[in-house]
Formats: sequence, structure tokens, C-alpha cells
Amino acid sequence: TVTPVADSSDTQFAPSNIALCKYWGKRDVELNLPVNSSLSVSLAHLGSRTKVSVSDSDQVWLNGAQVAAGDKFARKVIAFIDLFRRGTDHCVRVETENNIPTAAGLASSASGFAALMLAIDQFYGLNLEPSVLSAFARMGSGSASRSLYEGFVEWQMGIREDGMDSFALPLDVRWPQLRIGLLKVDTGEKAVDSRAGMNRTVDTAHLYQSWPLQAAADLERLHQAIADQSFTCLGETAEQNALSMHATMIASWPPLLYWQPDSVAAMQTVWQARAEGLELYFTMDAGPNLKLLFTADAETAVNQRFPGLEVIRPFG
Ligand code: 2P0
Repeated sequence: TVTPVADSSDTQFAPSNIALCKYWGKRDVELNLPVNSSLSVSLAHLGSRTKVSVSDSDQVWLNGAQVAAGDKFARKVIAFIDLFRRGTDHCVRVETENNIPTAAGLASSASGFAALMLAIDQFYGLNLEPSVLSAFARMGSGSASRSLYEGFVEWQMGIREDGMDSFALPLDVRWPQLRIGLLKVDTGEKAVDSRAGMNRTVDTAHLYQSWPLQAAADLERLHQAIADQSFTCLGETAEQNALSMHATMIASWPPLLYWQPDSVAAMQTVWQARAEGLELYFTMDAGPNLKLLFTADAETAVNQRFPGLEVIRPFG
């Protein structure tokens, strides 16, 4: 059993992340064990701040407002707390602030569960090492395993049934010129979340059988691209990986198409820019928004084509 070592944890921060090789599909739905390894880059200052404190009743607060106890998000958070406090009788208040749009395909669950894991570690005085924090964060949300670190991060799928070898590690490589542009098409709540979407794909899309091979090949190419600092290879691999993932979603039943007309228009603008010689690529998650990939020297030209783009510098 674990008990709190203080009335409250400090406020802990974890960054959001965007995968260049995506996590799509689970081999174990309970433990969030993935079918494939994935590789992401963290979004520096964009993420979640989370605090855990002792309370009279279990409470979850998001961006300053209390979340109803029956809400899906609140239930996931309290179920995660229950992994640690089993057998003890205290209640907790969990407060999270996101500086990213929630449920817009910008992975707020990733930074949220990573920050919550850091807060829990301090609240209960667990002092777990990073790989163990990552493995536990994974049980809250798969992509949260990658949000324990800055920069490039690889989540190794692991082979064990208990999942204790399925955690993320940072890559010891920086790429200061790398830029990520957040192109918001629609930041409303989506009808089918990632969890339901990937389960549907695994269960119904024959095309999904090709996904693990695609992901393994892309992961290898991304490691090479990062080692060589070859932006063309990084961009091409990330874009093809994202479109391959979306192909498996579209081949599901009922079909899953997260794109909106403006998403397709933005893809065509990217392809046109590339045809004109601009090194610009995109990736997309389970939502209609695009994340543009480019380097510092292209920033002015990218801004001209996408006015008002929010640009992130993952390496400061
Ligand atoms: C990724 N996504 O690698 C992929 C690409 C969305 C598309 O990880 O069920 O919220 O909590 O493990 O982590 C989003 O899935 O799913 C995600 P769960 P999660 O970023």
C-alpha cells in the first residue's frame, strides 16, 4: 500500500508530443501495450501542469473547472490513481491545466498522464526511475509514455506480457533547427477518440495487417534521418507514416475519416509548396489538424503560405 508523504505534490509539468512514427493499435487493451514501437518529438513548453493533493472526496479539476465524477476523463484519472492507492482510504484532488486545446488531436492525454505520473511519484514518495514512470504513464494513456521526456523519444513496444519492458526512452540527439507548425483546422471534440478508433481499426481493417511492417521500416528510417540530420528523409518518412496510419483508419468499418475538407486543402497546399521547392511536410493524428514539419530556414516561406501558424521550437 502507498500513502501520501505530504498534503500536496508540487505542480509537475510534462510536454505534449507529436509522433513521427505513430502508435496505432494495441496488443493488450488493458495494459495499453502497443502493436508497434513509435517515435515522437516533444513540444517544449506546450503541455500539462498537474498537482495531486489530499481531499475529502475524489475530485478532478481541468483548467480551473471541476469535472463531473461520471465524466470519461475524470473516471480515467481516478482509475489511474487507484493503480497506486489500492488498499488505503484517502481521497485525492487532481488539478490539471493544459495550455493546448483538449481533444483536438493535439495529444493532451499524453502530457496529462505524464504530468499526473510525476505528481503521483512525488505525492506518494515513490522515487521511481524514468523508465518505470514511463511504463506506468503508459497505463494511463499509451502516448503518455513518451511525454516523460523532452526532444526525440522512442517508445519501445516490448515483448513481455506484463508490459514492464514497454516504456519510452529519450534519444541523445538534438536538432535545434527543427520546427513544428500547429495548423488548426478544427479544435472541437471529436466523435471517435483515439482509443476507440485504434481498437476499431485492429478489429475490422484487413489493411491493418500491413501496419506493423510499415511502422518498423519507418522507425528505422527515422533513426537514420535523425543520426544524419537529413530533414528530407525525416519529413518524407513522417508524412508517409501518418498517411499509412490514416489509410488503415479509412479501411475500418464503420469507416473512420478524421479529415475535413480544410484538412485536405492544407495537404494540397503542402504538396504544392514542395513541388515549388519548399522543404515542407506534415503529419496528422486522430483528428483533422495538421502538424507541419520544416526547418528554421523555411519559416518565413511557411508563414506566408499559412498565415497565423503557431510555430513550436522543440529544442528551444
Ligand atoms: C500517436 N496517437 O502515436 C498516435 C497517433 C493518435 C494517433 O497515441 O488508448 O490517447 O490512451 O493508449 O495514447 C493517441 O492515443 O491512446 C495516440 P490510449 P492515446 O501519437
